Amino acid sequence: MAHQLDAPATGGGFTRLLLTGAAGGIGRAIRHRVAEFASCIRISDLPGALSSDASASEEVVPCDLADRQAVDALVAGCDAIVHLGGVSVERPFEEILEANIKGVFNLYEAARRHGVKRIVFASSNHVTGFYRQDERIDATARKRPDGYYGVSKSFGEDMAQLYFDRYGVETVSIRIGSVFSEPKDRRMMATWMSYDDFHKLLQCALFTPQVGHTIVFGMSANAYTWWDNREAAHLGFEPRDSSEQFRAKVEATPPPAADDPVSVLQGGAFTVTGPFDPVAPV
Ligand code: NAI
Ligand code: 15L
Repeated sequence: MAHQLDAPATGGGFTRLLLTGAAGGIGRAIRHRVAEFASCIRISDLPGALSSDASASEEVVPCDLADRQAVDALVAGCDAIVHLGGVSVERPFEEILEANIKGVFNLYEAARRHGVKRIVFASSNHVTGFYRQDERIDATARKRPDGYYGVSKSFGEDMAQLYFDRYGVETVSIRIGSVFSEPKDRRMMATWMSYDDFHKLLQCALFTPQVGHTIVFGMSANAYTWWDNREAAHLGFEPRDSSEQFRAKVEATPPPAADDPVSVLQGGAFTVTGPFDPVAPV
């Protein structure tokens, strides 16, 4: 596939880009940076989660992703979507079902109906969380989700593939490692991604022609990694930051036991979160 990234000038690119999950951690960090990707940014999150103050190029449209009609109206008029919205940690299945399973179905159906050209889906490293930290995988590796959350992200990737193969809606699924201001522990020394690198990857994901459905691991240029992005080379993404700048601070905290899942498995603590309370007998 040809690599040709058009760096958009301010207000360039798409006509109207939808940003879901805009009130979340990543959403708040990138909200104002995505303005350069489209003439208008439609900002969305759960009702009550967003303040109503919007810049001249923003529209604020609250929406519960589990509400099919509301999502259809949310997507109408948009030609690209950055989909960050949803439950972002391991939770009981019923919560994951609403936001992440029904929510992704609603989003892709609306995208098909309204002719959306490109979606960037915030997938997660927890799609492959049961690989060991001494294994190196690429996007062709068999999925090994580490919980209901990981399963929901795997479902989202499958919806992306289906909607490309059947309807031509293109998606870049970013299997995000850990996008925070800094790595919080030793595991994140391998998984960390800076907001700046995430923003650059978004640009590649939105503007590289002919991505079909591409899966890319979202990580900075860390000294040590478990993931190989050769399958996404056509995106031309070159991270610039590294977790090394935080090593002394991270290693000043007591290390976990060598056999603790956070030391052994790529998904870390997610691999042992749950089971949740069983349904009470009737
Ligand atoms: P976050 O939890 O801070 O933000 C998610 C947002 O989605 C929240 O503002 C929440 O209100 C919204 N949301 C939840 N349920 C919703 C629903 N039913 N309808 C509409 N909105 C709903 O998560 P964060 O860290 O900003 O992550 C953004 C996305 O990236 C998430 O999809 C997460 O799964 C994914 N991701 C994030 C990683 C990270 O390191 N921050 C790592 C891997 C994936
Ligand atoms: C995720 O998928 C979560 O959304 C985020 O909160 C982090 O825990 C991240 O993975 C991680 O694996 O560090």
